[in-house]
Amino acid sequence: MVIIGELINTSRPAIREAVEKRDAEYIKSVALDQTKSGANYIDVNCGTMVNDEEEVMAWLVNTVQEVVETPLCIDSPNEKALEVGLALCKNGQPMINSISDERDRFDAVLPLVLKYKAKIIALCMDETGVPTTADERIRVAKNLYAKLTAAGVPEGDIHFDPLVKPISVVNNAGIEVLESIKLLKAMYPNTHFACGLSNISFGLPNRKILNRLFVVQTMTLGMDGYILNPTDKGMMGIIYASNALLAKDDYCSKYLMAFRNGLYE
Ligand code: THG
Repeated sequence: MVIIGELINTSRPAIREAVEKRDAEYIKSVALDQTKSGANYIDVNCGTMVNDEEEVMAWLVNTVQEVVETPLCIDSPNEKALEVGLALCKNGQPMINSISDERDRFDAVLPLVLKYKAKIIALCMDETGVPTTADERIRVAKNLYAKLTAAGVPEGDIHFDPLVKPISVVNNAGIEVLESIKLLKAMYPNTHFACGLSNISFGLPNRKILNRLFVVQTMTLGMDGYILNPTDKGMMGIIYASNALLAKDDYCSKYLMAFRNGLYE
């Protein structure tokens, strides 16, 4: 299971404010909280800072790496900002968020994946947009798998993101993702997944209950990576428990260890 901590994102008002004031202490505290909570990667996203995204990316990456050794997930729609962040990563193998099968995006991001030997989140979308059905997602994933592995990217470094849409907008968004996981898992058992979990509940009340149930449903079909808030102890408890119940935790040792360390409720 790969937990990618989502909290360092300038779309969150507290982070935006800290970035504007260059309040390094606040950024460091958020990075440290996520690492202490069990994050395996720290996502760094300053995509809302359209005028100085590259400079902010560099500052955030350096600031985070002053306090944690957790590897980073560099998250940007802008390939220049991706490269700035990747060039500064020193906490082990970085992750790039993300590539897609849109031609320009693919051609711009593939060289970065190879240069930095990065793990790569591969969005199941292409020029025609974000798919609505599982079959369309599989079609895109097949193309991405073929092109990435042909270029020399190890299968195990590929994390497919089926792209989770809100069920408040797309009624069958949840089941199409479940079906996609089932099919992709059978086709490419050595690849991984990563998705933005909370998208599922956007626009609805009591989002926690939807996010927590969707984590269990997706894990049951083989989802093994999430971009989420790792300081949510209720969510983390459900993930540790679900992992143990799915026989992915020998002797329940991770469940026990995390309990002893107070990592979940
Ligand atoms: N797929 C991929 N990358 C992504 C997304 C995806 N990157 C961006 C986004 N979606 C995932 N990141 C976030 C970051 C913050 C929040 C949601 C998604 C967010 N957090 C809560 C807030 O600010 O209120 C805090 C957490 C909480 O209360 O639990 O909204 O889909 N590849």
